[in-house]
Amino acid sequence: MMLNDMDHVRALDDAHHFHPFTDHKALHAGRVRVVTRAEGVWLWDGDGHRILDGMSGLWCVNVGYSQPSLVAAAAKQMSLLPYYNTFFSSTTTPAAILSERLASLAPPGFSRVFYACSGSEAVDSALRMARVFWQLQGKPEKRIIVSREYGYHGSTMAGASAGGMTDMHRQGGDLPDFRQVMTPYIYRDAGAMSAHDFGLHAARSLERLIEEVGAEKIAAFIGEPIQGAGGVIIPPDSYWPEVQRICRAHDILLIADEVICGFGRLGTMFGSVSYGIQPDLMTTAKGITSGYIPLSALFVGDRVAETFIEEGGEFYHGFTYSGHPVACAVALANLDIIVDHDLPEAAERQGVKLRALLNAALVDHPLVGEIRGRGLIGAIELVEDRAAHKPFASDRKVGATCRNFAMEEGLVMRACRDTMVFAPPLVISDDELSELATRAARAIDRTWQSVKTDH
Ligand code: PXG
Repeated sequence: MMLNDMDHVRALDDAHHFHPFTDHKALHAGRVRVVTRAEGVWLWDGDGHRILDGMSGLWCVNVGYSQPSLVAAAAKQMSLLPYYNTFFSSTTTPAAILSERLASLAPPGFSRVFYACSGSEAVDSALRMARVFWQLQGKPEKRIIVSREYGYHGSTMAGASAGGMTDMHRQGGDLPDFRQVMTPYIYRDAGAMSAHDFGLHAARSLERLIEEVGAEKIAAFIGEPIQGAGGVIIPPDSYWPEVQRICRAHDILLIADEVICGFGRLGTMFGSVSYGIQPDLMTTAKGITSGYIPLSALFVGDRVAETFIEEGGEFYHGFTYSGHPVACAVALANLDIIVDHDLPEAAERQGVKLRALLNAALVDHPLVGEIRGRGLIGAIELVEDRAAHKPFASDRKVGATCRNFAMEEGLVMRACRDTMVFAPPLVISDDELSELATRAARAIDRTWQSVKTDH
């Protein structure tokens, strides 16, 4: 059997690979796509199709595929020291240098980072750290973690419990001491309220919860500056400062989950900078290595870090691969590209162009309720009734239909319910932006044709 025989690869996969986030019955009835190589913003599959990756993999390949300096950094570190751990008073040179680099890129007040391998582990670490912080302060009853509807914080037990995905809660992600409040989903929920007022109203849902359960029971509030997997929900500017005000007034730690927003996507290095907040903890992953190798970093605010240092006592937490030297070396090469090419600025500039192209192609389209975005993250709402902002019944699967048409047009877009989302690599060129918009518009047109005949 030849290695490049795609049917052979598919047969092996079908027999032995248990996929993540998958309807296994549907997967086995269908045909899996084998992605074989990538360059810049483009993917190739084993059937020879060239596909524009409008999702940067899973929101992570910020510098684009095929950057040779990341490959060279990995090879060099692998031959020098492929692994050593950071437990038991050890460190490695890449881990130490990366820590300083990250602290220098972070907003003021973050001098230290803790490493893990995934966003889920960074979130899990943040939540444990928050609870232990309060134990060290003599307030062990501060345990509840508050998050938001539509939030996504990973797939561990804690991440799923913190997330706002009810399907994940039903499947075992339902630990005690997690509570959810509303999110500022303007398009869906603001009604007659101004965006500004709606932002304050949504933030104050935290205050309403505090009245119900008591601030003395709440450890932390966690939220993504812009919600990604929940459908690119972009808060009004009034929202985050009000959340921060409430957290400070009630002595609740604020955790910004920057796993998608971090490292340039919103037009700034971190989403917290875009919204003018100073969280106590920041979780990052994905863009830290542009997905070339698994790594995540939990930025530990000085108040939290200094409490651990002053109080002492072991924090029983860490991973075999915390601060993995190869991953840290790749992160350093990746950050060089992000900084040297000012990719946050590129995200801002190209994002403006992309929204102009999408608006020109789609603003009056009968299926399109809203086009929104910030930097190079965005969404197109597909709705049944534009005037009423009314979604389709979920069993019509309009978003999934559109996603499948997009793939036929050679574009990866993701469907969150019927919200089409995109987050292309930050190195996307003008021509590639035009391709993205043209292909997205064609997919939406084809979806409209099928929706009309499907009644
Ligand atoms: N927090 C946020 C904000 C995320 O977006 C995680 C935590 C968890 O990261 P890991 O590395 O454990 O996956 C994420 C991940 C999607 C999709 O289809 C989104 C994510 C992961 C996989 C798929 O939107 N986000």
